[in-house]
Amino acid sequence: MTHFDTRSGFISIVGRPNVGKSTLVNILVGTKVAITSDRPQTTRNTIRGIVTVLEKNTQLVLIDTPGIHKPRTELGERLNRLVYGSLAEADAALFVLDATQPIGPGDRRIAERLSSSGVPVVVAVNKVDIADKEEIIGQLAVAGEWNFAAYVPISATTADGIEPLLDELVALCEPGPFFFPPDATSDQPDQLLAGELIREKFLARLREELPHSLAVVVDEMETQDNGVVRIEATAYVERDSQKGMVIGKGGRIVRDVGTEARVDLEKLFGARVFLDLRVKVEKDWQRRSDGLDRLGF
Ligand SMILES: Nc1nc2c(ncn2[C@@H]2O[C@H](COP(=O)(O)OP(=O)(O)OP(=O)(O)O)[C@@H](O)[C@H]2O)c(=O)[nH]1
Ligand SMILES: [Mg+2]
Repeated sequence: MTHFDTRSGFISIVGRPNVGKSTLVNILVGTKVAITSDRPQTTRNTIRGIVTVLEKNTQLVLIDTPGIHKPRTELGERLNRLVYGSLAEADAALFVLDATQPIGPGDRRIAERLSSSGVPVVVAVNKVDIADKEEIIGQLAVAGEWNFAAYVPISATTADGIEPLLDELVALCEPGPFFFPPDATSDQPDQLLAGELIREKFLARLREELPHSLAVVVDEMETQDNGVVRIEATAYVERDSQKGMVIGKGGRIVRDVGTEARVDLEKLFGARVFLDLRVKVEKDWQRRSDGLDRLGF
């Protein structure tokens, strides 16, 4: 048998849309590896955020996942499958609840799935910074009936409770190797993260069904001889009528999104960035297998 001085664990982060899973991953990792927004179903793939706690010789691999919801499209079905699939590679699960939302049937269904998955589960009751004391206590009381390994009230925005939560997660790790270099923060290729950062800037500006209909693909990325990183990206929408809304009056939205994304991208790459962003229609891609395949889902 191999003997390890180090400990490690894959921890799948699950919960309903918009409860703060990605915000939590970012604060645990200490840098932005996953985009966040106040629109449900922001996350569309499983992103691994890496936390190495050197003084405890432990490496956590946090798997951020899409919010579990009632699927209405082929995309929705694929996303839910992705989440439950992530449990197969996980040593533990972190179940995130929103303290300001009563526990509903959606949460109960997730709790059942987690119970039957057999992995140890830690529950984080998030957003305590904007919840009443009664709400928090009520949630802990209801969720407490599930008998999971630990319950920690937290705020992923103020970092309240993050240390105790990290301690609980570290405690679940078993002897094992570090799967990533200690200074790694994510397994996500730069090209994917770049596309996500661009999509995030759109999400903050789009209303109604548009956030769901939007996908961003980085077609090309190269560092030029002058050191500038040149990025060609396409934002896809589902219908002709959506194209104008995403472009904005006189091109205003794409322009603002491009400007804002460039700031993040330049920070990410530590270099000047030239961003060429276009908008195209990929008819009903959310509902079509070929569209989903083409856009990389
Ligand atoms: N006040 C407050 N807001 C929070 C907290 N955590 C997350 N949020 C906000 O909640 C919204 C959703 O956060 P996300 O991290 O994108 O949520 P998610 O669970 O990853 O959502 P999906 O990817 O759609 O499943 C964002 O507007 C966050 O800023 C928190 O602790 N306190
Ligand atoms: Mg998310």
